[in-house]
Amino acid sequence: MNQHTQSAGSKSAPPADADYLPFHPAPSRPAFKVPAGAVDAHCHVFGPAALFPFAPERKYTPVDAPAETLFTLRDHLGLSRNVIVQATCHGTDNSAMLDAIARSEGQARGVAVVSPMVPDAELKRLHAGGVRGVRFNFLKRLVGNAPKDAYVRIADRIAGMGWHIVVYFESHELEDLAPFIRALPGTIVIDHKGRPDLAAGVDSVTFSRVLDLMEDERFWIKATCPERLTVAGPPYDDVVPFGRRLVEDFPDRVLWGTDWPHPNMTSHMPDDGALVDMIPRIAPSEDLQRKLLIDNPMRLYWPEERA
Ligand code: 0GY
Repeated sequence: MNQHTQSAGSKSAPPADADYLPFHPAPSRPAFKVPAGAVDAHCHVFGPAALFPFAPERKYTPVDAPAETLFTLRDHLGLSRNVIVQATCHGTDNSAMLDAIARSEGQARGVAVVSPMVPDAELKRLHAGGVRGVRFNFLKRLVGNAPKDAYVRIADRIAGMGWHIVVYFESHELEDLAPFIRALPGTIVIDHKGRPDLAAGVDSVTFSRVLDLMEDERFWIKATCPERLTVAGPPYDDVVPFGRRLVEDFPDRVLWGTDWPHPNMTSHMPDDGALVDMIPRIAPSEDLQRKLLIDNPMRLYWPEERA
């Protein structure tokens, strides 16, 4: 059961039977000063449920995490832009994300979840609203058996839109999944380092399967979620070698993000300021930091600004 540290009884408190934690109530101001223009390339908005109800088929009900709280956090951390990723709890209703993008004054873009039957007009509306990719989730605890046929049809539907596909899987599933994922067209972005098994180490077979995918230049990866992957806990020393390997081996195809508001976290809730302070540990030079935080996400999400 939960170990809630904040907001008990408030509108943002988890439901009484929730087994996850609410986001950090007062993140520290990071010691690391990110370069101007830095992008948080993986975060979410949830609700508020009164305006944007959660999907009936969801596997969890998150705390309300509205756009204004995300933008306040962005400014507090010194970041400039957000890529808002549609999470399973909102299903294929991308309204909360689109509303947040619309209110960001051009400082947010999105990754949507759509059905294979999505009308062309809706795809156009999503594009106009700032969406630049779709997410295919393979986590059994979030989607049951991944609807692979639907994913193939969606990939066909978005062909030619300049979008990419974000894939969320666990590395121990990759031996089975890799042929399917490799057969997807276009640019493919791997969520959360491919969720390696930290206990198995950076040279493990499972992480090497993730690195093998990355040898194909169509693949990108997010060096995100130390809090989700760690065995040791904060300050996430055990995750640093994984992030560093990705940043150093694939400096032009790696992204960073907060994953705020950290849905489904049960062990502890990270201090988002401390997550920013991990950046120089995985990207030790200014050149690597600029690529990770600016050049790469801008190329993927705001290519028109990098012409
Ligand atoms: C994340 C991670 C999670 C949730 C989702 O779509 C989702 O519901 O992505 C998770 O539970 O691992 O990307 O923030």
